[in-house]
Amino acid sequence: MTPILPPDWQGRERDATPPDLYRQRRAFLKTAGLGAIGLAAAPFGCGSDRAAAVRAARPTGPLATIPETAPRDGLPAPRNPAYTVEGRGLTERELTATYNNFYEFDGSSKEVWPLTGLYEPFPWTLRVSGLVEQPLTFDLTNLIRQMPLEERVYRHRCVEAWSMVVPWSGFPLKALIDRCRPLSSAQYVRFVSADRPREMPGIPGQPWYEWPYYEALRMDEATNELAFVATGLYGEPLPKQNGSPLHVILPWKYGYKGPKAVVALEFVRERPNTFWNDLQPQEYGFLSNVNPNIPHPRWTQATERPLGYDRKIPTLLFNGYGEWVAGLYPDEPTTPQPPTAR
Ligand SMILES: Nc1nc2c(c(=O)[nH]1)N[C@H]1C(S)=C(S)[C@@H](COP(=O)(O)O)O[C@H]1N2
Ligand SMILES: [Mo]
Repeated sequence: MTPILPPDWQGRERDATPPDLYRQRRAFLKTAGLGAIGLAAAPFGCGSDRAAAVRAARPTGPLATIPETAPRDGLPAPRNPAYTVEGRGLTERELTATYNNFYEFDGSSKEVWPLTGLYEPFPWTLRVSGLVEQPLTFDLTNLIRQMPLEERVYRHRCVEAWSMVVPWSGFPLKALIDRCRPLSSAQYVRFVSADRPREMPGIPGQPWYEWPYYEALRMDEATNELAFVATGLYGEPLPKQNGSPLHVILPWKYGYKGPKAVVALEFVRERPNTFWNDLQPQEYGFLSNVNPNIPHPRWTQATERPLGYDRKIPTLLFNGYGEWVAGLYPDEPTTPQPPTAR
């Protein structure tokens, strides 16, 4: 079934992130060298050579992007019965693999899978720094082999008002954080995604974004039992476009709060900046809990379109996960509000 997109959620890329705006903003950025990343690191000399290399490496299909080098230990993982979704079927697997937001490959189209051919996620190192007993690095393949993998069926709600229901496999984020041994002074955990301009054509191709992608959570959010590290989808390793080799999943928040292809965790005292909040603070807040009462400045958040359907369904407060997380947010509006960023 081909998704039919109403105009309101064709939104963010085209309307909210005009390249000129970013170029202007970046002209003011004093973060030395950042603005030159795209050019300095572009390996192919010129844009058309790069595009040709990416085209030549095109995967044969949207599921041919599951890395051959990904560990398959523990897959398919046993489903955790505490996390199932009543009343909605699973989204078709092909749809989850062909309709993606992964701006490191391209932010102007959902069809990013054909651009992932040069991306080789394994081997993968996860660096841990900041307010921890001692800085660490994990080899992700070893980590996956040591973690008891489970499958969880979660709702996913993108801020653009499309949604899906999918079985992720992986391990609780808390299990990873416990291994990082953060100090009690850590109030937030910051995530940084991969910065691989040779493999990710959207990085040199869209220099107006502040690569690498960066996100952050309060510690009480990050250690909530819902917060999950997905390394698999539909019983197999994650396809590249879904965030291989690991994708943080926070089902009560808009999708962009969960970074893909994370290479670093940093434990800090002060609230860190985040990628979308820095770009559009009036549209994308730090908390970004799914909330039908708070319209996006340019569209309603009261409804959503499940991938594969051309109709809308109501969006639930905390995406239906209030039982787990409502206590974390005493100030979350529960009645309709004027448009604002949260
Ligand atoms: N590094 C990185 N992480 C990211 C994004 C991105 O562009 N880059 N997009 C986010 C958004 S907006 C969504 S909706 C989900 C999409 O995940 P999926 O492609 O597996 O559905 O990933 C999130 N994590
Ligand atoms: Mo999203």
